Amino acid sequence: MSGRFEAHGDVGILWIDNPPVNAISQAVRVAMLDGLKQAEADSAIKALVIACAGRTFMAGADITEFSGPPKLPSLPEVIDALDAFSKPVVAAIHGTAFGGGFEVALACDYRVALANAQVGLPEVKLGILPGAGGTQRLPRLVGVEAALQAMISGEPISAPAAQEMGAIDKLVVGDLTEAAVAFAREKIGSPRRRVRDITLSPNSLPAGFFDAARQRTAKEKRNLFSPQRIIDAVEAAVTLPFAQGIQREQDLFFECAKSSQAKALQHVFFAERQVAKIPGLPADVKPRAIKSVAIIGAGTMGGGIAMNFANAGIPVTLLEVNQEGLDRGLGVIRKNYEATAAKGRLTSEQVETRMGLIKPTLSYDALADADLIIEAVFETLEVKKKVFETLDRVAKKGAILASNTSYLSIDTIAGYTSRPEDVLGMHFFSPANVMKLLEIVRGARTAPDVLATALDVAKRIKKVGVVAGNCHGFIGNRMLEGYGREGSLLILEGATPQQVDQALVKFGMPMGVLQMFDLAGLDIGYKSRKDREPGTFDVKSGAVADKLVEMGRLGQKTKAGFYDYEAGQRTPIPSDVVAKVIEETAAQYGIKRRELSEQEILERCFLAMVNIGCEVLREGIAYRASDIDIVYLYGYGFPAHRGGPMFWAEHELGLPKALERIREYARQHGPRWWTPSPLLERLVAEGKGFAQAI
Ligand code: T1G
Repeated sequence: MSGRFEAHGDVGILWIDNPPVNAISQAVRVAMLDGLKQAEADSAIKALVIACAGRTFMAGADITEFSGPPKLPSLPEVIDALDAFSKPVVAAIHGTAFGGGFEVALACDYRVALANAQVGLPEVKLGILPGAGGTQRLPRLVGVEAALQAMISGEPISAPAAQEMGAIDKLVVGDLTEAAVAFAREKIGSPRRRVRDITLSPNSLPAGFFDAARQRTAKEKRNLFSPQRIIDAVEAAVTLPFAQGIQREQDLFFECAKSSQAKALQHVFFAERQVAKIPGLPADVKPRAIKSVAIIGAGTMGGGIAMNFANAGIPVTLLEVNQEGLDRGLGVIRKNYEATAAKGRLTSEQVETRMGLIKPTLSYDALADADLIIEAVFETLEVKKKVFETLDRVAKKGAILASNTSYLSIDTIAGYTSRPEDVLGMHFFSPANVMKLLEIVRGARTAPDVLATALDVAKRIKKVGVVAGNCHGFIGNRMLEGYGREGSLLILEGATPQQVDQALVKFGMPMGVLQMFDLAGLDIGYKSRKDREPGTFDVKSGAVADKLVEMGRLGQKTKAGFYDYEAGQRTPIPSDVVAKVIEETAAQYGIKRRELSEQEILERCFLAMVNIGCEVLREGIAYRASDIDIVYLYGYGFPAHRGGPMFWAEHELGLPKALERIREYARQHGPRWWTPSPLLERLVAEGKGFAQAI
């Protein structure tokens, strides 16, 4: 079933029915053409409504079709048929009319929508652009500036806002179908009101409008290809007759569709939906009910974690060891909320409501009824042991006990309790109330429903939950070690910190690796190196950072680290002091400094990361390579238009080339850190990709 036609007296309804989101598959497109033919031929039908069954109007073209050859009829063909239809047509919108779904609605004469519906053209998030007339019709309906903003952001627009803009003709509360049929009946006999017939004049825009839009977009959407093509398409809507504008849109659409960015962004679309699918998790496993949460530790992480639950309307108890720590923590939370309110994104009432959901306490007894308890205390097993032994005594039966540890063993921590099946890791990323990634670390004995509950909680607090196995650093931080090690070695071998960081930022990272160390604090790495077993890391790579820490240069928080910083500023300023420390350290290790290319910087940093990623995959720490990509997009700002580190290695570099370069670096720097992962060697030998890894 993809669509059916039914008559309601003199108004016909063309029903689309393709669960779960009425994606416009080939079968839907055929059904639409058939329905239009039937409605055209039936003289008793004087007007037509296009409506969708299920939870939403058409949510767009069927993205699963993008990877194969185009299937006819195309959506533009369907929309041409809609344009040629001789009777008034009304779109009845509910749920999310996105992409091609909204383009179908734009090709109707009128659009009626439930007040809680949304419309939008999110194609830019898939590296493409609206390819079924959206770039030509939306500007005609809502104006060029509003249309550009909608298509370049790709964000949903509420039905009331869309009505304000002129894209929706009537908001409906109650029975949408009834209202749409009645609306259509009123239009019987009136001429078609085709959006394509609205004229756009270039004179209505300020001189240089599109070039200014290009410059602005180049800054806001750095490195991205399709936003610029959207501007080209809208410019065509203003300067060309409709038919030529449509042709221009088609050409630009196919230019985007074949780009590496489109393939990467479409990979991300499916990857971020795959992470919630846990292999081997029985389908009947139900998450436990989480009605109240407790956080242990009101520091930066604990406070940020508590905010996530308050934001979701979930009461949260916040435990600290003393009143001063509690007051400080609550003060930071309030300051964060007030900063958001100052930007107009929260009302003062909402701030008070959220603060009201956070109950401070100094006593573990207050945690006795919590369904989920997350500790965010010092990163030492000694402290974790005390906390979990206490929780084992205090927490109610069936409570889930989670650690926010970023690298300590979940199995060791679970062993401090008599209920290891209720223990797992919930690793938030700083700032915890902002970063979307949540690494859910399954212990050897974590119960399936506990895992399912953590994934459900992630969704409720708007995080992207990725399940990781238990190892030092789990997925993200374990791979980050290779990235950080190589970044630190490159400055010993001859690159300046700014050269390394600029190459990484040009690639698309939000900041360079050394600037990232300065932001996190060099003392974290310093402490970790002191705690680690000798031989488990490359001492040389930490030598400069250790010296900087001993000089009191801890990073941004001391206005000096690998870089200098002006007070209150985050702009990294190259430091002569650091340059000298680097040179001295290189001499100390007998390293002859040399020129390094941008290519070597990128390969050394990212292939070290990917090689470890292959081990993370081979050991089953990550279920899929695409899960690793999601960890890096949402936890470390890896550019989505490159798909993630594993996608980049497989599709931009190619696994054979990646292996060849890793082998070369093993020859140059020794096998200790550059031995190729056996998984990578097997995949290359078998001519396979990561999807066939396990
Ligand atoms: N095509 C195919 N499958 C889709 C799909 C789509 N457009 N949208 C969602 N799915 C699948 C999804 O993979 C998941 O599958 C299931 O539906 C539920 O999705 C010509 C070319 C509509 C807001 O970009 O934003 O139109 O994992 O988990 O959280 O110009 O889905 O269950 O197997 O996301 O309730 C433009 C993309 C396409 C909209 C619902 N449209 N979708 O969110 O459910 S390009 C989009 C969404 C286009 C035209 C161009 C969301 C949603 P599975 P879900 P949800």
